[in-house]
Amino acid sequence: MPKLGIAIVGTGMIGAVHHRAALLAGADVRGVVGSSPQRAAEIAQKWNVPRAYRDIEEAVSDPQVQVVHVCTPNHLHRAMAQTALEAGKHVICEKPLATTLEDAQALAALAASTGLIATVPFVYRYHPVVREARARIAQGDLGPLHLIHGSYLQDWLLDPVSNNWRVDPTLGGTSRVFADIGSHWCDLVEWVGGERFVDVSAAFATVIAERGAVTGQSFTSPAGGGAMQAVTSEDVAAALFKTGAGTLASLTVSQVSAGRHNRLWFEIDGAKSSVAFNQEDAERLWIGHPDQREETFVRGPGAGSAEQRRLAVFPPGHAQGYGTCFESFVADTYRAIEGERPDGLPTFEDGARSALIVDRVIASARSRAWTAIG
Ligand code: SOE
Repeated sequence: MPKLGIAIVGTGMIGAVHHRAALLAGADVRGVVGSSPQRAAEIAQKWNVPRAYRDIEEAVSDPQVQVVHVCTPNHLHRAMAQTALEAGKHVICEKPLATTLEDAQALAALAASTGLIATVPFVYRYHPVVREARARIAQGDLGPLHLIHGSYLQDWLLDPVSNNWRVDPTLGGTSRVFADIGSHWCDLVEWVGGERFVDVSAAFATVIAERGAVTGQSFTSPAGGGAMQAVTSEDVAAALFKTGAGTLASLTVSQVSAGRHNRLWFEIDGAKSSVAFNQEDAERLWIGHPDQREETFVRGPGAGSAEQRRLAVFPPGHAQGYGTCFESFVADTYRAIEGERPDGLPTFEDGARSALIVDRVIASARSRAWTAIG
């Protein structure tokens, strides 16, 4: 099979993660598009790729490019992904798929009409023990679900000096913390638990009223400083969901919780047993049983469900993590392009589903009322 030619649009922290995953999946990285031609040239040299494209149009007119990775700030996702799809390119577009529900739905419809592969990196699906939890729930090990609960907590915006494009609704979208990380939790829990949310009651709070005006480059270096200016996007959010089967789910999200970095945590409690997963300790799945029995399933290729074993690249005890999830996701996207149907590949349809949940969460927070989700 000849190597897939790819172009990466966006050269920040997440662009570099895509670049690494693409190389490991055997792609031929043809070139990059940056926020300016100078930035593209600088990164093309750093990554040792042949082309620094002037813009997305130049990238999609390169016949050697079959796949475009969209890694820009959120407000550009719609235009970039649409240009790539209309040029007949497969697309991996960062989440959130778009900053409005209408744009996300339009992209999903366009992708479906072209038949091209179009995926969204809800990469926490690729933790092997997450697949183990999903398999156990699907085969009835937990029994009917009683309760879903959890949180996604970060602290990179705790310091009021910290700022980032995600804080500005014109670049990041109306919702910040919920769309940025609550979206991951909702995707994961719906996919693992097999039940979809149908109603939500949510509340948002901006606890840091003003931030330094200078925008940090990425979430690994958010402190820019400068004069203080008012913040209009939320730092924390709480949401109560009800699934179609009537199960209650509660979620707390924050980017200002000291000492929490990427603590995505969920627990799903069923009639027979419970499972819990912590993204910061992703080698283990906790399984709780009645009668004082607890179990820990450890990631590895030697036991567990077929998908857990498939994604367990290293022996148990040699930790995998976020990077390996990303690599597995990108490799599965490329497999789909080659005609395979990998299990659990998050597509633009999942991106549009996520945009719907975010839209309804915002509506509920504004109206202070229970709100139906589609
Ligand atoms: C920043 O909050 C961020 O990089 C998100 O945008 C990612 O989706 C999440 O995985 C980690 O945090």
